[in-house]
Amino acid sequence: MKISKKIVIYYNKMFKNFFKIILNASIIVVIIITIQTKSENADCAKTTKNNNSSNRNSGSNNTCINENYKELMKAAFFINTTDTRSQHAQKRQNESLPHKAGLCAKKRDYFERGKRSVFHVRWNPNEKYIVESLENPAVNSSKYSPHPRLKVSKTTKISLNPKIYLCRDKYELRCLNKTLAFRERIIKTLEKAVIEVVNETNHYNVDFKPVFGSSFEEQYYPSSCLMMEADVRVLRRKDHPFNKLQFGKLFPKQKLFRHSKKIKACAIVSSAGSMAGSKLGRFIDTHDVVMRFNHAPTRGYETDVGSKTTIRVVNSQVVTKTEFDFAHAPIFQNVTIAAWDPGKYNASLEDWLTTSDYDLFSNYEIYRRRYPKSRAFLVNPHSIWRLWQSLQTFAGNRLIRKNPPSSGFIGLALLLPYCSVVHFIEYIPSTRLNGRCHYYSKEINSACTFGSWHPLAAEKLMALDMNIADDISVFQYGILRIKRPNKLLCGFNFLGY
Ligand code: NCC
Repeated sequence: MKISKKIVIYYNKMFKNFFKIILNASIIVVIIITIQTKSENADCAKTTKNNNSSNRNSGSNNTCINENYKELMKAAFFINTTDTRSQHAQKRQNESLPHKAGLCAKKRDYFERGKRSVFHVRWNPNEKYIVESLENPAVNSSKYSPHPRLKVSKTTKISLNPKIYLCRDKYELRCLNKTLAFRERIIKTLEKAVIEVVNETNHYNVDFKPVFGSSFEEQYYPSSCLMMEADVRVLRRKDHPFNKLQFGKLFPKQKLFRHSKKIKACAIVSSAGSMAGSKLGRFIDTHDVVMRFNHAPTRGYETDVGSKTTIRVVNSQVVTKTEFDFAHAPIFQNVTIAAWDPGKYNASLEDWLTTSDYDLFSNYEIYRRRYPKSRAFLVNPHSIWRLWQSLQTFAGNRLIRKNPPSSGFIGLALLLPYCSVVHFIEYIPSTRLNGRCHYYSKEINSACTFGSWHPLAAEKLMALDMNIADDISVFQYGILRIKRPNKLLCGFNFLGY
């Protein structure tokens, strides 16, 4: 009896202690949570205060944000909504919203879903794939000289003075209005350039007849899905007919990118003249992959275009013409190369080897034999024309030029499947628009920006349709933000067909 009584007392004590421990633990947890929440709120409030004061500063001097990269980063975590942007700007000036990175941004994101500034991308100094180019610029003309008024294309009559739309402070109503006005001008100009295409030659024998769908699914099918459907890719050894040809053995065994699963954010740097003066170099270099085009240099232009190059998309002129010295020039070494030539629209891959626009194959062979470990690929020409079809489908009943897309658009389609987000820099003209063709040359030619041979204007409208960044990011900073679409999103829409 005594023993059983003792056992009961012992278990009673144990039970009481157990409850005490549980009670204490939960009190401690509650205290920790309360302290954390308070410190987060304090951080948020602090950041808001800082941001508010930085806004006031930038209000007095609109160009100062662009002067300093740190100032650019201050613009981080600001989220804009699409339609009622000016109302939101006013509202935000009255409210003190938390602007802190991470948690605060997430909180705001939850309440205000919509287009946002691209500068929420984290600074990531632990780059793993940095491959720096060692090239020299063709012409050292880093001084950026905006043209007050410029004709936008050979035939388009509109002339535009981008300077009057320049501003940086997204909290200033005037700035938002200027940006919206500039956006309207650019879109109108691009649209005008798209319909300028009449009675042009059909050099590539394009015979695609787009079907204009009227169903909801067809009308609202996401343009990013259209781009993914084109399945732009490089040729591999196993691809027919190269699996049977000696030439196919030249193709690298490796995949296009090393550690492709680790790639998150990618940057595509257009060669546009308005890259000059952008001061986006450091922002560009934070990306996991940086794509450039043809012989566009970085050395001497690092402040504006960055110094990191992962991949170069080069057209067949650049591979072939002696002036570019593709097989030997340092600019084409230690980077992944994706060389392209469209061939004829319906040509087989065998035919392409003999009927390409330029004989890129000879120099490609020299290059590959010289650098057998290089990652130099040829883009599948069929996939380039599939991309053209996607573009025509996007353009609907406006017939686009029957010429291949530009390297920029091919590059975007090639990269998008690998990156959860792509920042395309200065593809859509920003208020830095200066009429110059390239940032590395002095040539004045607005046709480089609005197109005279490639279906460039249609490309840009499609890219703008894919953009998820706010207007200030696109039209003031010159940065498009394009998200890789969810397979499910694209797949669901297939059901509508
Ligand atoms: O000029 P380019 O293009 O090398 O530019 C690369 C990509 O940047 C975007 N771009 C460029 C200039 C500009 N003002 N706005 C822009 O948006 C475009 O997306 C462009 O694709 C090419 O696409 O390969 C192209 O190449 C040049 C030229 O062959 C190379 O630069 C080598 O000299 C073509 N120019 C000529 O043939 C005269 C150009 O049409 C297309």
